[in-house]
Formats: sequence, structure tokens, C-alpha cells
Amino acid sequence: MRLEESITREILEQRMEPEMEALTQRLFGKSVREASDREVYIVLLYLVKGLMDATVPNDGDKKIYYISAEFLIGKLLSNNLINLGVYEKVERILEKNGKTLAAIEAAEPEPSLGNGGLGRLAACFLDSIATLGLPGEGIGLNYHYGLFKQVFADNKQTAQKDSWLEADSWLTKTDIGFTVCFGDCKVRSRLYDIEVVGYQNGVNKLRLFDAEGVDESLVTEGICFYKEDIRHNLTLFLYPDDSDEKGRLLRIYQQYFMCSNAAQLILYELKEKQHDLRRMYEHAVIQINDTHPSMIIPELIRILVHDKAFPMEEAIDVVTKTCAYTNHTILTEALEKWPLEQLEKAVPQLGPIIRELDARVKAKYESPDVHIIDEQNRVHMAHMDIHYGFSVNGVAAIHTQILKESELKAFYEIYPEKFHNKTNGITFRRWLLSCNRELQAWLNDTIGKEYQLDADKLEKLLAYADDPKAQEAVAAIKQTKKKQLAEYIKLHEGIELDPDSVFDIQIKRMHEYKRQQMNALYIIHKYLEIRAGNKPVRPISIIFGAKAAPAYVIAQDVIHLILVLSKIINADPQVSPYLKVVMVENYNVTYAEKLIPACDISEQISLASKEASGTGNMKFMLNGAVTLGTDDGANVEIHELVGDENIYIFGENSSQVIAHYEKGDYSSGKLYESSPLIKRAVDFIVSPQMTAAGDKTNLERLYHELISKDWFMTLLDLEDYIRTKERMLADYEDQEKWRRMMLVNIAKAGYFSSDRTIAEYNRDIWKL
Ligand code: 26V
Repeated sequence: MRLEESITREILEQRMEPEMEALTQRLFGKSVREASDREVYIVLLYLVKGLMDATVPNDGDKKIYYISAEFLIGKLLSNNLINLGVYEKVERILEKNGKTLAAIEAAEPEPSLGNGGLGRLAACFLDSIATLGLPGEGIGLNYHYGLFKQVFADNKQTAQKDSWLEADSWLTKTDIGFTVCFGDCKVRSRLYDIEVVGYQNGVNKLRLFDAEGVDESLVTEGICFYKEDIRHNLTLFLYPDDSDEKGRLLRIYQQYFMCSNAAQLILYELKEKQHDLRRMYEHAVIQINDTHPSMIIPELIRILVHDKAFPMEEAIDVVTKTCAYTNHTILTEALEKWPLEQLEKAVPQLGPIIRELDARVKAKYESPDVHIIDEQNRVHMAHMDIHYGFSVNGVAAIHTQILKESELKAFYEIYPEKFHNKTNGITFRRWLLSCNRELQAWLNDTIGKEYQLDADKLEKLLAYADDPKAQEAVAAIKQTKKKQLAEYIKLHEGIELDPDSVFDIQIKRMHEYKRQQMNALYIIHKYLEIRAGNKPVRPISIIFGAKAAPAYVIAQDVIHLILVLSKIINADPQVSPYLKVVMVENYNVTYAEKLIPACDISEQISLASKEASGTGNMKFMLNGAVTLGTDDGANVEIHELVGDENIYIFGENSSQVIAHYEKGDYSSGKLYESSPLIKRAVDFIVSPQMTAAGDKTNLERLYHELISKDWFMTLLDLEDYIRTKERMLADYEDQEKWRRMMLVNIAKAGYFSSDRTIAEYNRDIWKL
């Protein structure tokens, strides 16, 4: 449905209230007052779409195409209202009609188009690209069931399909579609657009391709489906299970589907604008978000050579000048290497191109470290990106340094000029203005609104760090957000939390390197201490949110451990007045928006060197939480900004950790044997109390993993972690000190605005 074409944004804005009434009557035959929250949501959806249609697109001679397998955009209504500048207006109209925006928002489904930090970063970037008025588009896939919906049963995670798509939605079906040719079939695509409006600026688009003919009935139980029916399953799920060969093959099909569509769309747009393809790079820059979209490089080269009669040499040159690659991880298991044989089975036409690209590299460089096709005939996607792109960037200072000095050292020696660091950022529109209305209102009153467009202006708050009134105000806001969260958790998880307790929160994908298991061992330690009579002066609430990849066994075991601990501890009358443990179900962007403003202690405890950046750490800081973390990812930069006295850093640093890997001298068994404190906590995992409440198989597997392997060195930092957390809890009781830390953290968060990150990408890489 579209609003009348002729209506201008000004008229629509001024006539918001009568337009809302008229549309509610037209759609549902009732007044706004009589309409349900769901109906009002639909009315607002179309009104906002109308406003966006009537907003000037960000245009220009050169455009950034941000290609990504994930766009974790979250719900869109509130954000769009804020960016369009009509939030308060709509809030007032709703209030007049006995409604609240919070209730209306609850009726909006959250798009399930991402998995973690990489996808959320892409969403923040779209907001900032639009806000800075840059011409740009996101390109990705429209997964029908997205990642998966996490449902707990018997203290374990089960995965269900997430049916987020509905008839009335932010997606607009276009008449654009392409044919994508695979080895054994052809699939037609259809493009859907979601408009992305900048804060007080123009609109851009997120362009999502779907496969025509996707058959949702292929999904049988949970997230199971017939993996070989490519023509009907291509866009059912994000990251379909790749633990078997069929699954991996499907991933290749999916990636090529995304890349071929993206390539065709970009070339179509260039043609529409009558640009000379030989100078494509003057009008388009393609940012490859990790290696999932890497096939765009050989695909573009293939099209230029085969359909546009380019000489190979020139096609390679033009594409190399157009593409830029972002690396988001150094974990070897996440660095994609596709067997050439499988790749050619799905997409035979790319085989010769990739071989040619590899041959050119091999002719020039002897070292296998930089070859694209290795001895086992696997294609290293990242290597292709670096040779045949003009830029490669890491996502935080220490991450980029590790890329240059170790992971990608061989490449850095060949192409020092290609390497950039672009420290990640977050959009303050969602992670402050929208999720913490109370804090933004107080900031507006205290330091003025300038920070909303110039995040560095948050530093003005430093002048208030010792002001008792300001300290009291931020503490009161935190208390309000904690109460709101406690109510929400009571409603959704059935667990009661004391808003006067310390809220200690760890929310992120479940992975061993992020070390949720270390936090769980702290919980065990604390539980046993309380049982022994060492009660904390103030209760502690430890909250987790995390999905685990369904085939990742140890991650499932850690979820099980936390859920069982939660059951035991929350039901223990001796302990639960002092310690509560919650793992929220189906952690997503919506949940994050409620958890982050309510947090006191931000858990950022990855094994140093492994977390490329982290962005949750930035969101917590911006909302006045204090970081408990290792010197890893963007924690390092947070540490530099706020200084030793406003952050709690513990554990070994990344050089020490890298040295352990090089020397192979880490032994978790030795640490376990030599430290009674560690041994007591680890042993509890398989204690009769635990195995009675939980599943012995899972608990024993995890126990053995920890004492015999522990690849991500949980036990290395456990003692220091426990000590540091205790020191932090003690400091929390010094109200003045803690509130001062809160203010300094908020004040220094300006650097982490994604507006800054995007301005840097544009200045150094995109040059729009
Ligand atoms: C790899 C794979 C491998 C196969 C299974 C599915 C899958 C999904 C994602 C990935 C790439 C993971 C890279 C990633 O998410 N990195 C995160 O990027 C964030 C934004 O830069 C950053 O803040 C996090 O530290 C980093 O872990």
C-alpha cells in the first residue's frame, strides 16, 4: 500500500494526526482510540513509509554498496520516527488516544536478518551513511526464517524457525529481478527494498534479494529442511547448518546468489546512469563485509569479460579498484576456505576465473601464505579479497595491528598501502536516543542537543563528573532502567530480580573465545562462597543473553551449564537473596535495547587477541555501565579513553596469549591441579547436585573440555577475573566513585559513534 503520491513530507508532518485518523478509518473502519495496538502499528508503518517516500534520497556521483550476509536492523518504527524528527509528535498523538509507543512497538516483529556483531555493525553503518547524507545501499538477502528463534526446553537451547515476515512490513516489493545461473539450475530473484532514513537527513535503501519460488513448507521440524532442493530453499535461513557437505554446498549457493544479484544490480544501476564501465570505480565502491560476499569479485570479472567484452587484464584492474574488504575475525575456523571442487559444482562459471586469479598470484609470489588456492585445492576467500581489492581493514586498533603483524603479515609486506584500521562504532540514534529516552532527555537538558549530530560533544559531560546533582541524576536514570528491565524479565523469563542488586550483564553470541564459561565459573565460586557464609553486602544479578550455533556442541554445553546453575541458584533460599542468575531466551536487538541501559557491569571478557572489536562494549559504556574486560578489541581503546581509574582490566594481554599459542605452553590441567579455587569451581560442574538437575553428558563433556583442552584459555584468567570482579563490586558501594565512573564513561563514548567510523571509511577508502 502507498499513500497518495502527491502528498509532501511537510504536509504529512503537519497533518499527522488527521492523517492517522483517516488511515485508521480507511484500513480498519475505526478511530485510533478504538484500534488495537497492532492496528495502530500498521497505520504508523504506512504513515512512516509515506514520510520516507517523500524524503529526498541521498544522491551523488559515486555510491557505496555495502554487501553483507547479515543486516541485524532490529525493529524500525521508533528509529524511523526519531530519524524523521516526529517521535515526540507521534508520542503525543498516541497518548491523547490512550496508547503508548512502547505498546505499539511490542506489536512489531523484529527482522531476523543477522546473527551478531557483524550484522548489527552493518545496520549501524546504514544509519550513519544515511545520516551523513552519503549515497549508499546495503545489499543482502531476505531470509524467510532468518537465523533461528531460540527456545529453551529442559535447560537446553532448541532452534525454531523465526517467522518474522508479514504482509504489512517495511519491505517494499520492487519489479527488479535477475536470473542467477548455477551448475544445475537457474533461479530467478526478486528485489525487496527497505528504506533507511538518516537522522535529519535523506533516505537510502537496504536492498534484499529473495529467490522466487522459495517453498516455506520445506521446513519440517524446528529448522530442518531438505538441503538439496536449491531452487526452493535458497533464502529460507541465514547460515543453514554446515556441519555436513550438503549444508556447506548450500552455503556456497547462497553466497553466490547474493553476489551475482549484487553484481547484476550494480551494473544495472551504472548502465542506467550511463556511466562508463571502464571507469566503474569512479562511481561505485563495494565494501565486502567479511568473506561471505567475496564471490562478487570473480563474478564481476566474469561478467565484464564474458558479457561486456573486456580483456581479462582490464576487468581485473577495474574490479580491483572497486572492491574493498573488511576483516572481522582472526579465528581460523571463521576464515572461509571453500573446496574448489564444491565451489565449481555449485557455480562452474567461477572456476576458471578463480584459477586465473590464483595463477597470477602464484606467478608473482612463491609463498603459499598468499596463494588463493592452497595445496588442498581450497579457495581462501580472504586472500582473493586482499589481492583483488584496493583496501583491507580491521575493525579496532589492536585487531588491525594483529592482522598486520601476524595473521596477514605476508600480505601487509606486499601491500602496506592497502591496510587501514577503522575502529567500529554504533549509532547513537538507536543505542541512546531510542533505547534510553530518560538519559537522552537529561543529556539534552544538561549539555544541550549538539551531541546528537556531533558525538564528541558528549565530552561536555566531563565538567559534571564530580557534580553531586549530575551524579544523582545518572544514578536515578540507571535505577529507572533497572526497574523496567526487572519487570520485563519477570514477564518474559518468570524470574524476579531486585533492582537494587548490581546488574552484571554478558550479552553476545555464545562462543568459547568470548568465555561465558568463565563467568559461569565465577557464579559457581560465588555460590559456594555464599553457601559457606560469605554473603555479599549487596545482591548480585548476573544476566546472560546468547544464541549458540546449533552444531556447536561446546557452546550448547555452556548454555546448559548456565541454565542449570540458574535453576539451582534461584531456587536456593539460602543463596537467592544474594545471587540470581538469568539467561534470557532468544536474545535479540529488542532485548539488547532493554538490557543495555540497565547494566552496571559490562562483561567484555574475551581471551585477549580473539575479539576483533566488540560493539556491545561501546553500547554499554554509552549507557553508563562500567566495563569489566580484558585488553582486547575495542576494550583497548575504551581503556585508553577513560583511563585506568574508570575501567576494570584483568587477565593476560594479547601478546602474552599469542606467545602461549606459539609456544604451545598453556595447560589448563596444570592450572586446575595447582589452584584449589579453580579446582573447586570446575569440579562443581560435575557435582551430584549439578548432574541431578542437569544432563550428565553435557556437563561431563564440558568439564573434560575445560581440564584437558580449553583452547580459549578460560582457566588462564579465572583467578584474576574473580579478584577483579570482587574489587568492582566493592567499589560499587562507593557511590560517588561509581557514579563518577558512569559519567566519565558516557562522556568518553563519543569516539564510538558510527558517524565517526563512517566518516573515516569515506575519507580513507570510499572517497564519495
Ligand atoms: C563466520 C561464520 C563462519 C561459518 C558459520 C557462520 C559464520 C558467521 C559469521 C562469521 C564471521 C564472524 C565474524 C564476526 O562476526 N565478527 C565480529 O564482527 C564484529 C563487527 O566488526 C566485531 O565487533 C566482533 O568482535 C567480531 O567477532
